[in-house]
Amino acid sequence: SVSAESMAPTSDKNYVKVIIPKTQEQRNRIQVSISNNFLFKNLDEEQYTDVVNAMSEKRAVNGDIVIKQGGVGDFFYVVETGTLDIFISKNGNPPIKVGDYGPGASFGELALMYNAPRAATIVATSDCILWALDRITFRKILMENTSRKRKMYEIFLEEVPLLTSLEPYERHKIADALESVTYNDSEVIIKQGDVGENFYLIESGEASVWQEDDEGVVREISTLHKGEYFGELALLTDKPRAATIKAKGKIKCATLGKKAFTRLLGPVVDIIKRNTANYAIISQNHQIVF
Ligand code: 1OR
Ligand code: 1OR
Repeated sequence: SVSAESMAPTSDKNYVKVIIPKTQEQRNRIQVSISNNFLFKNLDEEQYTDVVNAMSEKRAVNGDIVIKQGGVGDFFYVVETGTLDIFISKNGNPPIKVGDYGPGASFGELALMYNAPRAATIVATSDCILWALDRITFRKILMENTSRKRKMYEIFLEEVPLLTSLEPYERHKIADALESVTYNDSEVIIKQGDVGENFYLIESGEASVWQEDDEGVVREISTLHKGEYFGELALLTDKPRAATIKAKGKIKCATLGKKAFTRLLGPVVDIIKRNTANYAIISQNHQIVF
């Protein structure tokens, strides 16, 4: 609770560390709750400790409004257990459900980042345990990383054809989860037959697609360019990688892990599946040609 809060000064004049006493058991639960959350990646030890110290445990029951659209931003939330719905009302129209959250999700960053009114209403749909981080600690420790990444990928993601149907906010969530990787000429990015772990968007450069047929003959079958993607098939089908992908010159890719791919690209999964039909058509032509 707020009354249990104690403040300790730091060297930074504008920022006093918030320390809300908690048990080791609570600390462990926080660790599990944030372990897969991209906003908490790349924190050094001190930042991590400061965040955990500042968090307060909040409980909500089915029907509780945790955030009200239009309200003032006070806390950022991480879900430990339970489920919540997201509602948005536009131009005074009745609120429409636009999504939901489960364990590991986080929300409430926008109002804190931009000093804006709450952009959505968040309602508990079951008993929830939430970890709340105050505005000042959020801004001090988590904001810079988050806004840097969103800015860094904003223009690129706007230009990826696959993602044009998404809301800007949905692309921001993808940006939170992306990690860039570079490869030198001829380096193997994906090996045919391997287990699939990541999805790739080409940020710059080109990649070649190679396939080994049943006779063991390896052929280069196509080239992929900036804004195109690969590595989706194995993630969708749980089958081995269907082709080998190699760097054609220096290439930079933005990658998503399997979990993030499933969660964040859900709205475009039908487009992705439709696009994979092209592989079948081309492979049919292949058989006719060869
Ligand atoms: P907040 O501080 O504004 C409400 O408080 C939170 O709802 C917000 O931060 C986000 O963390 C979360 N647009 C804006 N905010 C959203 C959205 C959203 N979804 C969740 N939040 N959209 C829905 C995208 C599926 C865009 C709709 C146009
Ligand atoms: P993946 O996860 O199977 C290899 O890993 C990736 O190569 C695959 O996802 C696709 O993203 C990409 N057939 C199968 N996979 C292809 C193909 C392809 N092209 C790119 N990939 N064909 C070529 C179509 C031009 C059909 C070949 C017969």
